[in-house]
Amino acid sequence: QNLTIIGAPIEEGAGRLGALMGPAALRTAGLVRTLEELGHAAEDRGDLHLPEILPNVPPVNGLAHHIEEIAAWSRMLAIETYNAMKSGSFPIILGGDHSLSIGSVGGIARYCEEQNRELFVLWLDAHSDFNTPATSPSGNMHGMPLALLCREPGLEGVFGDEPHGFVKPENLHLFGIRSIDSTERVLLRERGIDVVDMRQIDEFGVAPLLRRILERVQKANGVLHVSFDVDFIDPSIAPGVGTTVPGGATYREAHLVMEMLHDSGVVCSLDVVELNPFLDERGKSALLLVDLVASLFGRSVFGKPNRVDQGT
Ligand code: DIR
Ligand code: MN
Ligand code: MN
Ligand code: MN
Repeated sequence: QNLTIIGAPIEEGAGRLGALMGPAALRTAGLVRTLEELGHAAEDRGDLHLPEILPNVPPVNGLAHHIEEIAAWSRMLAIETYNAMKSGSFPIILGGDHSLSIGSVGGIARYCEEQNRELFVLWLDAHSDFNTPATSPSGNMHGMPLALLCREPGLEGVFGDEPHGFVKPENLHLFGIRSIDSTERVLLRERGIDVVDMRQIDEFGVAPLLRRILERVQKANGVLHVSFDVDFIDPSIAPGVGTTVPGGATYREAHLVMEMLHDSGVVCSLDVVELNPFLDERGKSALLLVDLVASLFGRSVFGKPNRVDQGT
């Protein structure tokens, strides 16, 4: 498979500094080499940089810190992911905080709309990232990408005239969630968003919950964008993130998700976001992320069992 790797060293959307070092740490941890060893043609486009002149964005109703910077990133990234998809390549966006998904998904959604392909989004995260400037308690835009992508009001100026698509709220699947703001929860309920929280994962396990989502995508002959926030994983094994929440996915749960995503054959694009190397412990989160991405791109222990009773 042809892969296009795009670094997006963006930290203005997060509440603390350091996520801009994420792409560098993922490269140091061997991301590109690992993908090549798995037999993929990985083209590393390097990091994007903010332009000297930021776009003007009309004032918003509420708080949206650094919206001009996020707008500039969104417009650049929408072009990059659109072009990668158009050339038949699989875009991998290295973050950078989660506000980058406004642009990455915006470009992918544009491509899917043009091609008449149904786009689904799997959001692996401790948080639901569905705040608007009016509901956000922090004003940090890494908590807002999904509201914008699902056409919630308040952030219309971000893309300006840049072409981009949207996500259908019914095609959005949040997974691993364990921190939702109270007004954000009201909005998620009103919109009927599918939220698989940690309680459900504890009770049923990741496999049946994820299989239901993947079968939905397959039946619709759709494609799936995966947005992977480091805080989806438990902070005991992935401490390198600014907004840790206890009770996250275990090492094996996270790998099983990636292995099932690989086997499904429907994943078209990936964001790896919120890695903050400044908070990491000797690169352990970056190394874990590289291993997880490897599972998504075909690394397996001994292949896939066809049926449980044929496991040996
Ligand atoms: C919180 C934290 N819901 C906010 N959000 C995120 O500020 O909107 N932390 N995404 O990673
Ligand atoms: Mn600013
Ligand atoms: Mn997030
Ligand atoms: Mn998060």
